[in-house]
Amino acid sequence: MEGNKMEEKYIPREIERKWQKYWHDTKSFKVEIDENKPKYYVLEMFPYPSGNLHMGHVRNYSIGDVIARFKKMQGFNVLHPMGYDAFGMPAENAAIQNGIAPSKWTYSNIKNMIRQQTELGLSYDWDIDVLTCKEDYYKHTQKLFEVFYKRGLAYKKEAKVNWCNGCHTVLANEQVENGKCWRCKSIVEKKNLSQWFFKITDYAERLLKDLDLLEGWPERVKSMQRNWIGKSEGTEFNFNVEGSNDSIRVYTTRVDTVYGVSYLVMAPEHPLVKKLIQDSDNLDELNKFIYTVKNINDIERTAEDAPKLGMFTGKFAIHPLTGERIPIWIANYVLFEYGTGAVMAVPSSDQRDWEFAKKYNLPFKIVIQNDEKSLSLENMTQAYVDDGILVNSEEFSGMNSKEAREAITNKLEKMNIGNKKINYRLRDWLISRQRYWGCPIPIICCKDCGNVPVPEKDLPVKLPEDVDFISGTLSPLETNKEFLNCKCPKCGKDALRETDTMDTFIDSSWYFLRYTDSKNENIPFEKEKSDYWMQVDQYIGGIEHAILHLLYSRFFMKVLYDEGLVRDSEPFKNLLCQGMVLKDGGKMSKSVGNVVSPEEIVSKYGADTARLFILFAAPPEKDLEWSDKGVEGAYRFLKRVWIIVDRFINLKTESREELNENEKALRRRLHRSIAKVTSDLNGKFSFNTAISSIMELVNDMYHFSETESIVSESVVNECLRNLIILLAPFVPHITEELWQHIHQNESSVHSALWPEVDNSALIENEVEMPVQINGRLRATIKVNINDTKEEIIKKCQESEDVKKCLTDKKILKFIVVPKRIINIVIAK
Ligand code: ANZ
Ligand code: ZN
Repeated sequence: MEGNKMEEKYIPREIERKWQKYWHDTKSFKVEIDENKPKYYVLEMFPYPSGNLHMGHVRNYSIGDVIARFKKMQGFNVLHPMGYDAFGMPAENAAIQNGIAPSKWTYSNIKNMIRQQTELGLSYDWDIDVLTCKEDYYKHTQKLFEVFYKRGLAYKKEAKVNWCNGCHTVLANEQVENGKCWRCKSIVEKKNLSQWFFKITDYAERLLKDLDLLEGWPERVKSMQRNWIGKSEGTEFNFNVEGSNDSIRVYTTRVDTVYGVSYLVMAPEHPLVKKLIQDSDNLDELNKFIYTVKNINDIERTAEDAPKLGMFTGKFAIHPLTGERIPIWIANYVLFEYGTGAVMAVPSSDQRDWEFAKKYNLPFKIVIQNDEKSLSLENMTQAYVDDGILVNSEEFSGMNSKEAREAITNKLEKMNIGNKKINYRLRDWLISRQRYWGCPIPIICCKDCGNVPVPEKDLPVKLPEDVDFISGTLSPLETNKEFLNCKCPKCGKDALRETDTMDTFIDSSWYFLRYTDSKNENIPFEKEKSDYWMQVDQYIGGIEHAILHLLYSRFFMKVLYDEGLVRDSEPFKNLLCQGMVLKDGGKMSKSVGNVVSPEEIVSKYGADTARLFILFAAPPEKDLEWSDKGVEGAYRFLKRVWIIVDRFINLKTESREELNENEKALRRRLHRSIAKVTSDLNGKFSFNTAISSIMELVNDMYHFSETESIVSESVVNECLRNLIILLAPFVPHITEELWQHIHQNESSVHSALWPEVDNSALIENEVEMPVQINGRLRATIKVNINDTKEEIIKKCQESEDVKKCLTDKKILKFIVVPKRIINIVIAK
């Protein structure tokens, strides 16, 4: 081969800049709809523009980039976009602290992140730009809000909501983690406020059921969503309050335990409580108790180890099946917002009730027997919570729990006081935020007409960019007269704009659709375009979004599906949740001070090394331990690749048909690597084993270059070409450079076609077989893989090593296990 003179040394900085500029100038990764090609949509979760990439981003994007480049080389039309989740609190906090306008802060951060992403050599189509804070995006977010509104899925109501004092705004339930704000970790308080909600509960069943369709999602994520939705099947029925017309409706999943009810418990917020206690002697104390409990958040109230607190109301209910008098209590462990806000308590079958009843000396009665080990109040140390056989339960005694639940529910139904009931733990999504830097909710509040959506022709409701942050607590929208004052679209009278903005999780619930048609000025996206590109074939992101973003996006997609705007009802076909990047066993974080900055690594070793290390160090779903040694190793490997390509170019070659054994062996190694890398990248993304296999190939190429003097030109070319192609998705710059050396006029390696495995090259003709004589290893012989038993025996007898051992011996038997071993039995 005519070798193009290569630089002797691998200098990443020079070649990386050069190729980044080339890809940028030639728009190498621009895509358009092409009906003649199969499409592939690969997407990494878009970042919040904090200003700098961290290693988690680098990992996320490197994974996506390998997939995108690989799929492109396989002939797919690949959509691989990047955007910015650009509304949100940090911009506003920066504005309050440093007096920089949130938009300015945000755009300059985005600019820096685009530079960093470019320096990683990521293959995005940069013509697609989606910044959620730009008017050309948020005007469509507002349109979609109105779609929800018209479908009755957006409503405003007074509710007890999660209030974060740190962020000075409300939070959705999904954004409260262990009683703390997901963002700033302040303790979340409960406040009564009038807020906007999206009715995600209408979709609870579909969100649950369709999880079964998501075969390409990690089981872990699906089970987190299942638990969050929390479907529960049970029975609802009434207890009448003694001496009044009121009744208390309870929800239970264990109606089979109904004969064991020892007391009723109501949430302190239950509307009937006030009436029940109004003439109590103990009113002050009861009110004080109610006040205290209301101010504890739900998580603490229901925590398993939280002390059970309660008070007797002084009133009794009548058991609908036995007529017994049942005391009515209020307690912290019953939530108002779940079920009916009232519970029938069965201390022998429910642990919370057990603890409560022990504490307040309430009666116990066993109604469910364990058929393996007979239970009695004397031998029980805790509630028996499993199903069993009913006892002490009138005509239902002797039934098993399951049958009894059916039968008792039927009876309550016949008595007209109860029915089957399904409950979900999922609550509606609280979407309004009392913050400035977000998408304005397009609603006008009129004294006479109430909440009126802004007519479509008047959209967008522009977010004023020139605002004052005075107090740091009030949203500047609340003090901005120009924004605030408007006319009611219905009656024309003076009205006020809604000053709440939307949760930024709304912005990110549809951005993947916008990528399919990002320049559309009139509508969020054209259906034809989203139909071509959707679903996202491979989505990649962190596990921290297992519920939040991934549940919200699924909900959005279903609503848009019902509206006829999209063809699919699930957005993400396959999901890969990457592991964390650790340093010294802990998560890399500023507060710990163990952060390795991507920019530093890239400037020292180059982007290819950074990518290779990250992809090689661990399988993508596993946590990855940062290692300086590992980075060095990746760098050394790339230098070896550089050198071996140079050596191969300079090998003395001749053109001939017949290959010798060494050449055949090298081809075998090459095609094994092609097969391995291809299967490792197809669907399972086992990057580390794919890279290992390429490393073996490089080793064999070194060996080969040292042993042979004049070699087959075709083998050399084939190895060079395919080594570079196999490496291209992982390390795009060095491979592009090397490609130019071996193919001076051929276009980018990233548009080359992925190689096919030559199965005939894989066939190994010669195998070594150990020879045992009377059970002891005496020799190994080379045989041809297609040799018959007779031929193998013949070769065995001809082997000098074997001959030595057989002189003067009587051979009794040859046992040949093809490809494995030869046993010779001789007379002693
Ligand atoms: C009687 C009973 C007996 C119960 C028994 C359980 C075991 P899931 O599966 O989560 O839906 N419960 C109902 N509403 C409640 C509320 N608002 N706050 C706290 N607890 C509530 O759980 C349903 C069970 O949780 C219900 O079944 C009820 O207790 C309780 F051996 O009723 B059970
Ligand atoms: Zn009006």
